[in-house]
Amino acid sequence: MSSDISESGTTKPPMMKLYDWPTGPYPARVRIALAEKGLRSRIDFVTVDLWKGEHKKPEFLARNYSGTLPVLELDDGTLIAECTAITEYLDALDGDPTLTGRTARDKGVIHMMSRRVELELLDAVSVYFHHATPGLGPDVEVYQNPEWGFRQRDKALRSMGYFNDRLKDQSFVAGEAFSMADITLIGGLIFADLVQLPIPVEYEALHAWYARMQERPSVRYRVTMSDRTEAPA
Ligand code: GTS
Repeated sequence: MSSDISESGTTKPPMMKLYDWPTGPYPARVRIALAEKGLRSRIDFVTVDLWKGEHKKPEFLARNYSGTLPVLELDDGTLIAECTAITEYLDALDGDPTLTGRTARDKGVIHMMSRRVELELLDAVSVYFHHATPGLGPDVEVYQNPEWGFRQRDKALRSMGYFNDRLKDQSFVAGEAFSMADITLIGGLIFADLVQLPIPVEYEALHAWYARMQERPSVRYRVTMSDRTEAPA
């Protein structure tokens, strides 16, 4: 793999491509991780138009069998799909894994909590969107099961109560440090907001945590970070 040397003499990781959709909840997870790791300048963003179904076309399926965004392409052509896998790769690049855990214990807890957010909230909201709403439109949503979608909506709303309870006792989703698990929950709440599933008002701890998350530049500038004019990394 090629690399280049910055003015300070430290080795920069090579350029990578990120196939994504700027406002998408899953791509947001990788965008936030990139900003948290200071890697934004190493990325060429390639927009794949979900509304046109470009992610289901053979050309894209050759990059990701699952037909989902985001996908990271390394300079040697290696393709990494799945937000968790991409985040783990990015976090390991500098040998200082601040998002996925430094100790065995922290790695285990962060992975568990991130997966729990996916299973209980983010993926459930996604199923609701694709099955019980018009989703991406009839050309893309070739099979819909509204009953399954509404069940997943209810599951997602229930899980907000669980995450609210966790956040009464600890500052972040996986303990006392910001991590990939927080990023996953941010993605879940972005998606919930897009499909009009607001956090119930009584979940005060979840609201307070989310307000704190919005103050992070990585979260606030996630959509515009692919514009070359965007300032904060
Ligand atoms: N498990 C995958 C991951 O973690 O990367 C899920 C990725 C995913 O569902 N991505 C969405 C997608 O491709 C992108 S977005 O909706 O958040 O913008 N959805 C399109 C589809 O047809 O499922």
